[in-house]
Amino acid sequence: MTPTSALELLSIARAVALEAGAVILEARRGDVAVAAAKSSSVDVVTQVDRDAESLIRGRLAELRPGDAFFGEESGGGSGTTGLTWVVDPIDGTVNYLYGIPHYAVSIAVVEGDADPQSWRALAGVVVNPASGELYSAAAGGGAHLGDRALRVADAVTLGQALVATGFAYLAATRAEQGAAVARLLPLVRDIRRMGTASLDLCAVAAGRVNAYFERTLNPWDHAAGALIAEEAGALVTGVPGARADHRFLLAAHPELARMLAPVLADLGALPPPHEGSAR
Ligand code: LIP
Repeated sequence: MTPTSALELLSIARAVALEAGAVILEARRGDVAVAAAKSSSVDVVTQVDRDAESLIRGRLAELRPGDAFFGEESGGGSGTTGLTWVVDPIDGTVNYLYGIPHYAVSIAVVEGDADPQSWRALAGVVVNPASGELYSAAAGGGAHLGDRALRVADAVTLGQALVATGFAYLAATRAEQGAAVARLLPLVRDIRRMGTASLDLCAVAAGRVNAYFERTLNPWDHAAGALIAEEAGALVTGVPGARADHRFLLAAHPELARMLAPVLADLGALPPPHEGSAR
């Protein structure tokens, strides 16, 4: 198969994400119920998550038959091209379940496996079907909201920083995260908990927040959003010496990120050292 440019992969991601977004939005007009619980009783999946992922997986198999796939609801499938699609059909499922119009279809394609420590992201799209906002980026091609080019907000002092974050599905981890956020609150402008990692990363790219950090994210939660934030000029990093992964992710203007990282470590916002990188 002839090598495909990042822009060509981006147009595939955009078309498939928009199609899935329309189905997800339509389903929201009816009743949406929990189909099952996953890692905990509050980590839920709906039938819409599953249907949307099988639509996305089917379309990508038609359009890119040799590529591998790694999705939140249906897991992974190997390929022959060296490219992997990393997909979250509904990021922000709890928002979707409650009818909060802040959830997204997140589709990224990476060179390599679905491993944040080794992949090279080539293209990513994050679509909020409820608002109609489409964020996109191709490696080296910049980040966009619709046709508008995105730049992270200029660096600010810690005290002026509007910081987004999120909490895990495990109560014990949430307790640790909550305690760290309570210690961070008096040091920053304010905190935002919006419930959708991919849109939090896009908010950094668009300058709607100054920083975003979270623990326990899965590859599908950040694959596309992290590329969009980086292409908008953000530094996206993980625990000291590592790239962002399940242990920790921080995204912000590079100056602010370098200021914030040690502060978050001192406040206990990072995982205990023994916590592994893989989910
Ligand atoms: C969610 C993330 C959110 C995080 C939740 C969950 P999901 O992803 O977008 O940032 O706080 O714990 O991981 O489960 O809706 O795909």
